[in-house]
Formats: sequence, C-alpha cells, structure tokens
Amino acid sequence: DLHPVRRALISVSDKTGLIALAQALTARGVELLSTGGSAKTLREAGLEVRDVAEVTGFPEMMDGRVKTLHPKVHGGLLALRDNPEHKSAMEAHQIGAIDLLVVNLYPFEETVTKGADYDTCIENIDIGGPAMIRAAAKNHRFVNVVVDVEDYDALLAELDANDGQTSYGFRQRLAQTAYARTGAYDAAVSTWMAAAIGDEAPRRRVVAGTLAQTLRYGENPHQKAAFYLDGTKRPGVATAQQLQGKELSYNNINDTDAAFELVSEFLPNDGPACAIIKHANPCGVARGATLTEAYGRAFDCDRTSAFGGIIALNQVLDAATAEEISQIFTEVVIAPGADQAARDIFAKKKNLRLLITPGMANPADAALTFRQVSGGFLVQDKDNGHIDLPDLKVVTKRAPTDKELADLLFAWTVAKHVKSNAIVYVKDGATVGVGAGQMSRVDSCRIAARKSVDMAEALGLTAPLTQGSVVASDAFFPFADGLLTAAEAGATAVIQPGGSMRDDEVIKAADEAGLAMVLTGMRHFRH
Ligand code: 93A
Repeated sequence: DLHPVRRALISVSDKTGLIALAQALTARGVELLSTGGSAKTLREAGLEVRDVAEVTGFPEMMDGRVKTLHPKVHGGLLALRDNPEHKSAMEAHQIGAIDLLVVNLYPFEETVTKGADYDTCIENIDIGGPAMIRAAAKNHRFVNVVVDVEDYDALLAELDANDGQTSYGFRQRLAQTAYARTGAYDAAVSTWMAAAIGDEAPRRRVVAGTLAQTLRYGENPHQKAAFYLDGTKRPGVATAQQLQGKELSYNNINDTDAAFELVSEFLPNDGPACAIIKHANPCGVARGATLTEAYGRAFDCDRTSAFGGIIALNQVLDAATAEEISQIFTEVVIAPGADQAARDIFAKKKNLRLLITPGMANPADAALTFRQVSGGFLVQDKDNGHIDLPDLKVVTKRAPTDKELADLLFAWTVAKHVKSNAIVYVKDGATVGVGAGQMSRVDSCRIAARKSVDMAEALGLTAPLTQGSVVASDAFFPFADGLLTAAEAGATAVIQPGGSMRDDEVIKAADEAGLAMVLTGMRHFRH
C-alpha cells in the first residue's frame, strides 16, 4: 500500500539535520510548509517554503501558543484520502493534504533538567506539536510522521526505495514511534508536576522512558533487552560517558548502577571511597586516605569475589589507583573523572570499560523504583532513608565508642545497598565481611564471618578480619542467634533497626557478650 509524499509540514525545535532533510525533500519534489523558526532556518538556507500562517490565514499568536492548531492543518493531516465525504470537505474548505509531518517538540525535558523555573517549564509544554503528531499517527494509512532526527535518513531511504512513496508498514512503524514520543512527553510533564507541587506519592503516575540503546541480550543470552532513560539525567550509569571497552551488557548496567549509587553515599569532601560490586551486591567498600588505599582496602574484604567485579569511585581516578585496579580482571570502573595518566594505563586494558559520570549522585534525591510482578508492577519511593548520630538509640549497658560509632554508621550505609538479609561487618572504615541475600539472617552472619576467616588466611593473618569489627543488620534480629554469631566473629558493636518481639532477649544477649548496640528505628530491606 504505497503512498506518495507530495506535501510536508515541518515544525521542529531541534533544528539538527533540518536543512539537509528539507533539501532532500525539495529535490524529490516535495512541497514544504513550515512554522516560524523552522521556516526562517529553511529560507536562510535558500529553500522554498510556505508559512503555515499563510495556509491557515491566521498569524502565529499568543507567543506561539497558537500556530498550527487550525482545521487547515489538522484537516490536512486527518482526512481519509479515499473517503468521498472527507474529500468533499477538503474541497469545500480548501484543505490541502499533508502527507508528511516532521515535528520535534518543545524541549520540555531539557528545560526541566536545566533547572528552569515553574513558568518556563510550563511555557515549554508543547501543545500544537503533540496534537499534530497524534493526528498524523492516527492517519498513518496515508500520512508519515517523523518525530526523531534519527529517523530522517530512514525516511529518505524509504522514499528512494519506493520512487517517492512510502509503504504502509513503514508508516505504521513511524506512527507507533510517534505515540511512544507523545506518551513519554506527557509522562515527563506529569512527573515534573508531581515534584513541582510536592506530591511525590506514587499514584496516578505514568511511566515512560526514551530508548537509550537496545542491548545485545538481557540477564541471559536468550532474553531480549533494552536500556531506557527516564529523563532525570541523574549522574550515574545512564549519563556516564564511556571512554573505552566494549558495550555495556544488561548485567553490567545493573551492577554499575548498584556500585555508583553505593559509592555516592560517601561525599567526595569526606575523603576517597571505593565500592566493588558483584551481582549487584558489594563485596568490598572502603574509605582510605588516598583513592588507592580505599580501593586496596575494599579489595581486601573479599579478593575472590572482586575478580570480574565492578568498581565505583567517588573521586577522580588517578594513575596509582588505575595501576592497582589493572592488576586483576575488572569489568567496569565508574568514577566522576579520570586523569590522563590513569586513562593511559587503562588504555592498555582493552576489555575494561571506563565510565565517567558528570558528578556524584545525590542519595537524598527522590525517585521511584519499579518491580514487575505477574499482571502488574509495584511502584515505591526509592529508599533514600538516612540515619545520623542523633537518630541512634543506645540500648546496651555499654555505649559504642566514637570509633565504633563511625564504623557503625558506615556499616549501616553499606547494608542499605546489600540484598536482604544483609549483614555487614566493618572495621576502620572498610567492610571486612558482607553476608547478602540469604533467607535467614543467621546464615548471612555466618557467611560473612566465614568469608572473613578465608580472607584473613589468604592475607596471611592469624585472626579473622572481623576481629574487633562492628556489624550492621538491615533489619531486626528476630532471635539472638545472629547477634551471637557476630559476637563470636569478634564484633564489638551492633547497629540494627530494632522492633523485634524479642528485642529484650537480643539486648540481653548483647549485654552478656559485652557488645554495644544501637537501634536506628529504620530498616533497609532490599529484595
Ligand atoms: O505553542 S505550541 O504548542 N502551539 C502550536 O500551535 C504549535 N505548533 C507547533 N507549539 C507548537 N508547535 C511547536 O513549535 C512544534 O512542536 C515545534 O517544537 C516548534 C517549532 O516552532 P518553530 O518552527 O517556530 O521553531
């Protein structure tokens, strides 16, 4: 079902590729109609173009709010060319058919990202553009609608392949893309408004993203996958620039996100920090006097698991740290920068992907998280809960020392990023044992402690790394057994939410073992 393109309406905010497209259309004998700014650009390039205002008989008015909202435009887009009644309406009202619509919308998402004020954001809500896009897409039996600069070439190729015509299948695909665009656009407006009016409740939300890339495959090779951007431009894996290495995989993106979100908890001003992630769980997180030291201490938590891991740093990657990281196989390194010497060192590691983010993520940012279930999906606020010293309640006879307190808060912060049941042992600002994702809390305590024994052996130490550590539990201890396991491993202080029916029993066991324990009153399940 081929249809010729004789008349095009072009109305674009992003003028990229506009002139080349218009020249190519003109060369194929297509008549051009256009709105103010677009028409001006085209005329300046020496192209012949008719103003939409001339076609409608109305000037663009009200600051451009009304330019294309007119029956001469919408009739031209919506008329069924093979319907006698539509044809006679076109004749009666002198409506010319529009076979091709090229629109890209007012840059609402970019305006929000730039931090524009409320009124500026409102003014950047495109009304006429989406109206035309939806009309043209509805009438895809006859009309082509292009909403993305990246589709210009495909359009020209289709015209060339079909002697100035396009196929029905082609127009259907354009229409499907067009509705994705208008849907995402309104989703962005609604999401922005929810934040602007302070209504963050996850209800009446639409979810839409823009396709960033299709991925080679998903979690497994037999699963198709893609990566979408939500338009927030939050510093992290979605906005990072990849300096080297092959394309990120689905699992890489997931793990890199986990790594960067975790390391972003540690403000660059508070000193260097490093997180090493495997399968979305940290296998080592540490601070250090230098970035190299932070990496080394994170690595020492669990050298076995760190192999093939993903490393996130909270400071610019330097040569010394790059050299250390290069000693073993690492999938991805993500940092807010990398100096030239560090880049040169990594350049020799062809498979290592180096990602540079535009700064650190703010852990306090509000956002939504999604989880698919059969027949639906769950939406909730991102866990940006934060605990500080004044929030802690000491419940044991012994209060933690200042050094223990600092480590307890560090352990608590890491535990938030570990799959439940999460147990995190920390000593001197470095994890020394992480137990993740177990169905029973006591198993997580044991696994973390056992790994620390193995690691101590590998490092030639006599005592387990957990000796003299503190421990965090992401949720309360339902029984004293987990806590006692931690005490046996050599932990001296505990941080946990509290709230168990058996809190008294757990506190008594802590006192008997000489442990100091603080309750947060907040838990950090992560499933
Ligand atoms: O303010 S609008 O919502 N009212 C309209 O009638 C209208 N028609 C097209 N914005 C409208 N547009 C948009 O103007 C297009 O979607 C495009 O983004 C932009 C192109 O304007 P110009 O050609 O003047 O640069």
